[in-house]
This record gives sequence, C-alpha cells and structure tokens, in this order.
Amino acid sequence: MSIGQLAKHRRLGLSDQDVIEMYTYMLKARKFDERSLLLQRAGKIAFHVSGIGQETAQVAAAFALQKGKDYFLPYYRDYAFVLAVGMTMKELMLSVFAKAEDPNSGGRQMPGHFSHKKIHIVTGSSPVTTQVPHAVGFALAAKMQRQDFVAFTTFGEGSSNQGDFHEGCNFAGVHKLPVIFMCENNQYAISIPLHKQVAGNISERALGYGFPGYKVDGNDALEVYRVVKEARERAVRGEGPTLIEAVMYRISPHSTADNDLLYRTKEEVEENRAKDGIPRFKQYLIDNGLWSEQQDEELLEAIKREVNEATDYAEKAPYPKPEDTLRHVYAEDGEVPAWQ
Ligand SMILES: Cc1ncc(C[n+]2csc(CCOP(=O)(O)OP(=O)(O)O)c2C)c(N)n1
Ligand SMILES: [Mg+2]
Repeated sequence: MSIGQLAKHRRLGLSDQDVIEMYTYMLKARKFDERSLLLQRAGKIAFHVSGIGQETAQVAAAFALQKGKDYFLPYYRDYAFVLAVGMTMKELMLSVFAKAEDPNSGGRQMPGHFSHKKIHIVTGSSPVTTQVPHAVGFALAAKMQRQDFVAFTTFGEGSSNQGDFHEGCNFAGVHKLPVIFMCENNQYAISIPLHKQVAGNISERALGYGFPGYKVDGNDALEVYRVVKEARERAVRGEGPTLIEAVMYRISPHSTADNDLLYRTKEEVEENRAKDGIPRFKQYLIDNGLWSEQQDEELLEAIKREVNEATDYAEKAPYPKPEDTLRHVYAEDGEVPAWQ
C-alpha cells in the first residue's frame, strides 16, 4: 500500500490504537465536564469553568507532545489536555470538590488551576496569561541546560491581548526558545465576542516576533496534531517557537456564574455545537473501520462508571484542615507538601 492510500492518522504516524485513545480522552473530558456542571447546579461543588467544545484540540495537542519529558503550562479549560497527559478522573474530581488530596493544589486553588509535578504540569495562577512567560522560562532552561524538552502553553484569544503574551513571544523569538504557544480561540472572552477583542489575526502576530504562526481548525483533531507535532520538531531542532491558533467555540457559558444568553443567542450556540469535533472524530473512526456504535455505547458506560466512582470518592474525601491554611504560603524547613 502506498503512503497516499493510508488513513490520514497513519500518514501522520498515529496508530489505530492511538486514535481510539484520543477519542476516549475527548469523551472522558466531556463527561467529567458535564458531571461537574450538574454537581455545581446541585450545590455540591462551588464553581465550574467548562471546557466543553475545546476537548478535540486539547487531546490532539497532548498526543503530539512527549509525556514525562516536555513541560506543560495549560489554562483553566484544559481538562481534556491534562487527562490526556496523565491526570486521573479522580484527581480532577478531588480538585472540583476542593479536597485535601487534590494533587493540583490540595483544594486551595480554584478548579482548573492545574498543577501536577510528576506529570510536568506547572502550577498556574488566576491572572490570565501569566503561564506564557512561565513557559518561556521553562524553554530558556531547556536551552541553557541543552536538554531536548519543549514547553507547551495554552491560553484564550482574549488573553492574547495581555502584555504577558507579547513579552513572552518577543523573548522566545529573540532567543529561539523551544516553546509552543497554543491559543484556544473559542470566540469569546467572557461576554466579549472575538471581533471586539482583536482587529487582526491572532496567528499572524507571530510574524512580528520572528517565528511562524498557524491557524488551524480546532475541531479537526488530526490537523491540530499535525501542526503541534511539527512545532515540536522545529523546537527540538533549535528553530525556536511556534504560535498555533486553534479555532473552536466555547459551547458552555463562561463559567457557572455566567448567563451567556445575555450576550449571544441559542441559535448561535446550536450552530456551533453542530461543528463539535468529538462526533466528527467518532465519524472518522467509524469511516476507517476502527469503531462501531456498539463500542461507543460500551465506552460511554465505562466512562460513566469511572465518573461515578471518582465523584463518590471525591465527595467523601476530607477537606484540608483549617489549621493548615497557611501551609505552602511560606516555606517550612524540610517541608515536602503532602500533595507532591
Ligand atoms: C489579568 C486578568 N484580567 C482579567 C481576568 C478575568 N478573566 C478571567 S477569564 C477572562 C476571559 C478570558 O478570555 P479568553 O482569554 O478568551 O479565554 P476563555 O475564557 O474564553 O477560554 C477574564 C477577563 C483575569 N483572570 N486576569
Ligand atoms: Mg476565549
């Protein structure tokens, strides 16, 4: 068989097993997210920021990176990304329930503020885009130490107007650092639509900093995989950073504290829901003879069990102790935090 006849994922170097796993992570994230929204409505958790509509690009990016080697600086909608690089459903649930055992912050940060030392997820902060210069710092370390890992960071399109983004890009461009900037352009920054945020094109901003920028359909898993993989290869060859703008749509409101129908219509949301990358990827698997409706039902059942078990576990787990409130704020001699 010639390479042109191979299914697209095979041409990109992904096995059949890889694409089935990618689909599994997308669905896991979606089901975690839907459960979290329900838990918030039921008053069991305080707050949730949803990543629904963004899972496809997140999983695709994760599969193009190297686990255990690269460093990840994700943003608050990246549940699918963190699951795909190794965080567990239970750990995510512990974080939304703000329990002591949560590896992200021991229940101290808002959910979605990821951190996991073992799987190279670098802790983030609430001011948007602070992770961008942090990622550049990791990339500088890779260059100074002559190591071949890359730093990968994500942020929203609204956040790409912050100074941190521009300073990070400029420094990374000047020093040709191994960093990948992926903008998850979900069309809104809370209530502000894209056309009121940016007059130009986000991916083209890279040109001003001396490195390539690519705009890609964020609902097309294999295209996102391709551009992130190429960006990684460029980075390890010493050719510097890449900016990727993955175009998608924030299907959920900004957060559980937002009423999105005050600034957009149901019709607009439905129109974009129809472009959701998850059913599209499922169809790709079916078309290539890798998946069936029956397998899909079985997978959904298995994920439901996993979500139920994680929810029960996290709900019953103890909260952090009040007397530990100031722990990890100031260094303590010989301290190794329990959640590390
Ligand atoms: C520096 C800073 N300014 C404002 C906020 C409040 N805020 C939180 S999320 C958000 C919108 C960000 O939009 P975007 O970057 O497009 O990401 P999205 O939420 O759409 O994924 C804002 C303004 C913040 N957290 N940090
Ligand atoms: Mg946005």
